Amino acid sequence: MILTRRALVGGAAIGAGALLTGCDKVIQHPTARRILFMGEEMNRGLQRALTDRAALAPEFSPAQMSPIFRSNGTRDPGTPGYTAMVANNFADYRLKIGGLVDRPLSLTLPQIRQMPQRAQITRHDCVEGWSAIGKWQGPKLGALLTAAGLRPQARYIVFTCADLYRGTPYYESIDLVDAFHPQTILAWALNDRVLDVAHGAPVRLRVERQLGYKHAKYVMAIDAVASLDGIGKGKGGYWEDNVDYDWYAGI
Ligand SMILES: Nc1nc2c(c(=O)[nH]1)N[C@H]1C(S)=C(S)[C@@H](COP(=O)(O)O)O[C@H]1N2
Ligand SMILES: [Mo]
Repeated sequence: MILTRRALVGGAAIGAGALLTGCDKVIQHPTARRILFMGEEMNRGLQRALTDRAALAPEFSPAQMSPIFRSNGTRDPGTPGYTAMVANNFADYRLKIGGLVDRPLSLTLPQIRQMPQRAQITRHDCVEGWSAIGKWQGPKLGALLTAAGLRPQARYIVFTCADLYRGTPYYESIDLVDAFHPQTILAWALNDRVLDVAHGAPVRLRVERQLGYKHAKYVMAIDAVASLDGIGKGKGGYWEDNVDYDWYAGI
């Protein structure tokens, strides 16, 4: 299911304050609920789907954390540009947030670490048949998007990564429900340590209601777009383009 921000917040009826708190809150907002779920638009299936998508992924206790968190896919981008950033301890790294936003951002790692943080112990599920429980920490993606000022035309958030996987640039995309989900963060720490190269340093996406391949590592740029056409092969991600995995990989 594809939802626009306009559909979610019901146009101008809800002020920016409601959006600031994330879409889970928007869905709970009385006015939003009325617009979404009453009158001609009443649709129990839609209501159920939205409520379900706002639900939290299970969180675990420190005792349940996996002794070893595997890495998968690219374990080191190895490009000259990335290798130079590693050598400099990512002092030159800038996370670019752009596309359909009013205020494009270029953030240093210290800035990312100084934002309000969320930490969560969650289970990562890879389609290749393994899972691992780890603790992730970073700012909420929704807070960054709010700071950048999403334009109403924005429907997807695209993550451009530093690596080529089998020679092709890795990228991923999610919709605004996942982007503003409270557990969707840009993690720079895993298990209380600074994220290492194997797990996506300096910053990787955690989108906890989705399968592993959606969790883009080595995030260099985040763009708000109206359509996925013209990005990669147009299906919204490396695996979607090249191996026919589903774009929506909700769990
Ligand atoms: N940039 C990038 N992100 C990526 C991948 C990749 O190869 N490159 N692999 C994906 C897959 S299939 C999985 S299961 C997870 C693995 O994350 P981990 O290495 O931290 O375990 O990252 C995902 N994100
Ligand atoms: Mo995976």
